[in-house]
Amino acid sequence: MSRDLRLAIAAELERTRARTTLLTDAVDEDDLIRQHSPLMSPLVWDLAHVGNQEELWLVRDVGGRDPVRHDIDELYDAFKHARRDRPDLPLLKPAEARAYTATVRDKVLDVLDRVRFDPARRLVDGGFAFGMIVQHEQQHDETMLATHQLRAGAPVLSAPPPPSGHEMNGEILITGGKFVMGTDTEPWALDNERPAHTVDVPAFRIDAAPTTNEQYAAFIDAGGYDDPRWWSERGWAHRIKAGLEHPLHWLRDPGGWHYRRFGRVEPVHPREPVVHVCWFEAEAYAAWAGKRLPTEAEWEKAARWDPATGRSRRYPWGDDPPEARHANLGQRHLAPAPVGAYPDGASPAGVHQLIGDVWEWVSSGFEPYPGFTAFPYREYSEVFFGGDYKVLRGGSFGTDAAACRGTFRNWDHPIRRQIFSGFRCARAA
Ligand code: AVJ
Ligand code: FE
Repeated sequence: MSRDLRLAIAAELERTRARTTLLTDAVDEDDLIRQHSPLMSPLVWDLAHVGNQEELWLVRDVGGRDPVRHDIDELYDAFKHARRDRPDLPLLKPAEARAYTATVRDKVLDVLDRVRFDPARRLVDGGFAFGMIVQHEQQHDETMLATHQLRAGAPVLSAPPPPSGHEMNGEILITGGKFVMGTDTEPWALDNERPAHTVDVPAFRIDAAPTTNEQYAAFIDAGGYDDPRWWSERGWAHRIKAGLEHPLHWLRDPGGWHYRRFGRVEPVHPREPVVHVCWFEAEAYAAWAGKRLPTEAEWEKAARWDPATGRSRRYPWGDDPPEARHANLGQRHLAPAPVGAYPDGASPAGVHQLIGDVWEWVSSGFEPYPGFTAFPYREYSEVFFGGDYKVLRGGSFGTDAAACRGTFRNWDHPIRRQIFSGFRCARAA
């Protein structure tokens, strides 16, 4: 049992490091240390930060071992330096960062060999700290993928195209009543997903699929960006100040909309979920369409609640971990899949693509669930509660399965759109 857990953790650590290596070996030294956008860290910062968090939690805390590099903790503390300032720090050079992360990993594999998964020690029970570190590295891998998308120059990443879609329209009625939101049983769920609690959600309708490029382009063509009627006061102020006219990375072309994707310019695919929109754009589109964004509880009920049993599932399709046929995750493709591409991943009620493709903005701010306790550190979630953050659900094509499940909560400022963010609409039943 414990041997299986050790092997499973080692495999996850290795699989995750392979992704980090792919993302950082794909570019030259200059591209690693350069800042591609003031919103992002230099890739070499993410690389060493991933190693430093692994050292702090697994080498020092879980393993009780001596520090590898105590002197660099401050440089790689995300709260000490804003992203825009990170390129000017005396960061480890790419070769040093690679050597550092490799040294830490060697020690971690040794700790993993010897650790007792003591149920009385919450940090290691069920391998939690290892799962947290796998998720942390995967989250930074997704951030690095977003940095790749912002990077100028010739393409360096490639992947097969996602599966094609099917006709997919309309709304699904989710009946009213109680369901269990959040979890006490997901072994690697982070503190903000806990505890499980019952929420009464009145009946509502939710779109069967995320909002597509074609639908979003209709909003643009209808003058949606020029009509304050559809925008909240804050949203309109931001739309004016930031000069928003279309999703990030879109290009207006006489031949129709195009977008730049990882260094390639392509015609906008009409049936793909729209991506790289901020919360204010999502809010405005929904108002124009006569709808609204779902609340976070509505989103999770649509994704997890099984009307036949009244149980909340781990994923829309059931309790089994994601396979390629269920959802577009893990950078397997470098784009969201057209709507209808994952019939095997639909919820019992028939809601598609809740997991993978694009993160979905919901109307709710990032708040603790009733009974929340910070674990294992306040800086993961607690310090963000009550701030200017909106929740995103479901993961994107750039989210790994290890960092995605029906209960997983992401959050960002409502103006952000360099992330792989889209949305779907809802309305009253
Ligand atoms: C949960 C994605 C908002 O990237 O800022 C990474 C995850 N926390 N390192 C982020 C995280 C610390 C976090 N998000
Ligand atoms: Fe981090």
